[in-house]
Amino acid sequence: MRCFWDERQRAHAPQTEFFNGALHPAADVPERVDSVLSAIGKVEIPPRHSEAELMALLRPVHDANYLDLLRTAHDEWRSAGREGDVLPYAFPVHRRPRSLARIDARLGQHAYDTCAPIMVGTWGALLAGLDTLLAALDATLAGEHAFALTRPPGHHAGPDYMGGYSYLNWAAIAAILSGKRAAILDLDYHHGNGTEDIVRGRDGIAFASIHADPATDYPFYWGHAEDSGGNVLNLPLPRGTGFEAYDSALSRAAEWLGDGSPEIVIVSFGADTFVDDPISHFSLQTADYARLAERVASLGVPTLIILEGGYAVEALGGNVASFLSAF
Ligand code: SP5
Ligand code: ZN
Repeated sequence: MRCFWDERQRAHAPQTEFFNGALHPAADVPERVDSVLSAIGKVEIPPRHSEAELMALLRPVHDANYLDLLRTAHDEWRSAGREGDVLPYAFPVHRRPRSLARIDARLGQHAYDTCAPIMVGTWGALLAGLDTLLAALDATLAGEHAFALTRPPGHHAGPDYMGGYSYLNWAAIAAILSGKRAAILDLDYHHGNGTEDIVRGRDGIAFASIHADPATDYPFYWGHAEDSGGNVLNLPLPRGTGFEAYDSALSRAAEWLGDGSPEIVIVSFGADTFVDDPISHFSLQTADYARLAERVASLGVPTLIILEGGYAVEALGGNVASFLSAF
């Protein structure tokens, strides 16, 4: 197992997010990384690519106008006289095409919630995150298992939208750039709506997600069991789910993904399924992650593990290390 991390990713440090009628301290804090680093030990620093190279690599996955907004939003925000983090507040529900210049309008066109603030360091952190992902993907393509300590997370980011702490969709980028038959397994507490929107209907990529029932939990509008079909399998579980029910959903997902004979497995790993997670409601324990990971490892396919959520900061490192131990 090879692990990759780039310190420049720390520059993304959100202050606040808005939900349930109030501003809350951000859950995706850079301290999450320290917890993981101290638990997993040695990490490799990924080689750097130029911004132009990285932009070219993103083109098959993310819309050009969206990428341009991510790159320039913070400057525009400051030019508009705003302080604090960039945050949208109005959203075009029917998405009628309009070419609007106002920063708030552009933000709303490329976001579905108020949980993905942009700060001065966000774009640089995202490019560094992409370097991290690419190094881990290379290791996986060379036949090894690899862990990319991606932060911020990615699985809520769609072709042309951000949300849910996510801006670039690491799992979809890896699947598409791999050029291989790819199985994406999303184990974050929340449904991977962005990943699903990017890969649905794409030849050679299958997506299975185990997550909290969107009837009760964010992101609400995606991830229902009846949204399964074609290359997408959604397995929602009720609040309170523990190891046994989770494990049987995982065995179903792993069998379904294995049926497609993947050449690479990509795991969107979120440890917000942990019993003490502050924003989630499953009850997995640290030792459970190793047992679950064994099921994934038994597919016998080179596996790229990406970090998504997990907000019980002190426990996060141990939970990640437990999952990685099977690889
Ligand atoms: C990557 C990831 O895990 N993103 C999650 C984004 C969730 N943001 C919405 C927060 C809503 C939290 N609800 C709090 C319930 C507390 N009991
Ligand atoms: Zn999550």
